[in-house]
Order: sequence, then C-alpha cells, then structure tokens
Amino acid sequence: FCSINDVISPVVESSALHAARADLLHGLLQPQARISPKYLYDARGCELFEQITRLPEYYPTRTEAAILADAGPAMAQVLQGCEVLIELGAGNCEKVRALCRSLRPRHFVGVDIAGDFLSQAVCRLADEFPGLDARAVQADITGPLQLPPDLPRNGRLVFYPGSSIGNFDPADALAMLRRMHELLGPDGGLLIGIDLPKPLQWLEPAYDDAQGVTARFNLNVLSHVNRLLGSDFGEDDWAHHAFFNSGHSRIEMHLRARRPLTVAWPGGGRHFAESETIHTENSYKYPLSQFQATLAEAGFGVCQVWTDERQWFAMVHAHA
Ligand code: AVI
Repeated sequence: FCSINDVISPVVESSALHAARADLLHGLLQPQARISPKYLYDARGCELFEQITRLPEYYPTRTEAAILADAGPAMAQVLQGCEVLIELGAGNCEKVRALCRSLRPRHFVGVDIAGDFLSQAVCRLADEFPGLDARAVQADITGPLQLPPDLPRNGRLVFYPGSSIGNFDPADALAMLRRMHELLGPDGGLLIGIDLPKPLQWLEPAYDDAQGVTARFNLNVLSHVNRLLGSDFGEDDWAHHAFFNSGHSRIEMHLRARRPLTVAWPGGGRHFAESETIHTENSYKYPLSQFQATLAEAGFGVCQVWTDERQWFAMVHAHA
C-alpha cells in the first residue's frame, strides 16, 4: 500500500521556514555569496532537473541507468536478502524501479525534501509493485533522518543514486555517509552512484547545455529564494555560469550579476557589483580510490564496484 497520508515531516513548517531564512541570509551575506543547492529543488526546480536528466549533454543519468541495467543480475546476486530498500533523494522514484524488479523488497521508503512530488511518485511505485509497503518520508537528507519506527532494521539497503553525494563538500559528504551507516543494521549495505573525473569537453557542457535548461534550473533558485525570504531578486539580472574547478575536482555553478544591483529583503539587503557571483552548487567528481577511502572512514567495509565502458560513472556497493 502507499501511505500518502503518512508523510513524516521532521519539523513544524514555521520553524522550518525560520531555519531556511536564517540559512539563506547567512549564505547571502558571506563575502562570496552562496545559496545552498537544496533550494534549487522547489516544484519548478524538480521539473527542470527532470528535463536536465534527459538532455543529450547530461551523461550521468543515462550512464548510471545503463550500469544498473547491465549489471542488474550481478547486483541482484550480491544484494540478495535485502528486504528494506531506502532511497535517499528519491525524487520521481524512477531509478529504484529496476532494483524493485530484481530484488523484490518487502518495504520501500523514499526520502526527499520535495514532499508532494515524492508522495505521488511513491504512489505510482506502490501501484506497480502490489504488496510492496511503500512509504514517503519528507525530510532534508542533509540532517538527521527519522525513518518510520516500525521499519525492520534487518536487511536494509540504502540506495543513493545519481551522484548526489557529489553535491556536498567532502566533510559534509563524510558526515552524510556516517549518518547513512547509522541507519543500517550489521547486515545492511549501501548502493551509491558516483560521477568520476573525465575530460572537460564532456564535463562542462553537461552543466551548460545548448538548450539552456540548466541555466533555467540555476536561475529558478532566485524565485524560490524570493518566496522564502521576501527578497526581490530578478532573474533577468543574473546569468548562469558553470565551470570545472580542477583544484577541487568539481563543477561549480554560479549566478553572475549582469550589472551592478542591489537586492532587498525585509530588514536588509545586499549590493552586488557587476560580474559578482552567487555560488549555487558544487558537483564533485571523485576519483574512485578517493571515494572508497571516504567510505572506509565512514565505517563501511569491502566494496564492489560496477562501472561503464568509459569509466565515467560508478555504482559502489559497501557493507555496513
Ligand atoms: C543532483 N545532482 C547530482 C546534479 C549534479 O549533476 O550535480 C544536479 C545538477 N546540477 C546541474 N545539473 C545537474
């Protein structure tokens, strides 16, 4: 069944809004202004991200899907015994379908910050897999996670696809992996997707596509911020800017002021010089050995890795 009414919100809405405002103000007032990438995902942002995943330049989604399809039988062998599938950042629950088909888990918990979008996706999954106990948990996965208390602890597999771990700075990624480890019993595991380093000619267009969908995705964060903060950012005043920072092995997304401008919000504001930027996202491209070392630091054991022919993307399985 699908427990659409069972969406768990960890905080009452008003305190969540208060925390979001404080977080946004803190970021906007730094010398290098920043907006956390989690604000990219309002309803419109989720739609735009779905469009990104279908762009010819955006290789991660289809490369990962191909690995999941090709290595499906081998993965099913390694992951057998998994009865409880927990997907973090589940979104439209598209990627977990293949695993549900091969593993036939009894329980599925999708966790995502976008509650309505998630609930609908979980309902569709429940329709497709009769007998699956499918639940939606609305939560910010960057914080402590409360799973339904009656969820069995044995046989858990945390599924974190899409290389979303790459959107966290290394220290935060380590902290997240540690929290994932805490969700698992001794027989649990993690199946995680990571995007590997590759030549610039493929990397940069994936974050600056010809149709301008990624630009719209990046600019849309300003409308979301306006709604949360009561600010007066104008999308036309800003330009999308994405580049690979090789020193940090990450794509950086910024919004660059097209002219000198002042943005106001209740109780304050900030002046931006022409070309000054707001940093909106990092997307780290981890060498495999470095990521495996991070997993070990987070408490995970022996890993199995599946990758594509070009070694652009990897699915890593780690034991608790
Ligand atoms: C969700 N995340 C893994 C995407 C990425 O590739 O870092 C977000 C994204 N940003 C721009 N395009 C896609």
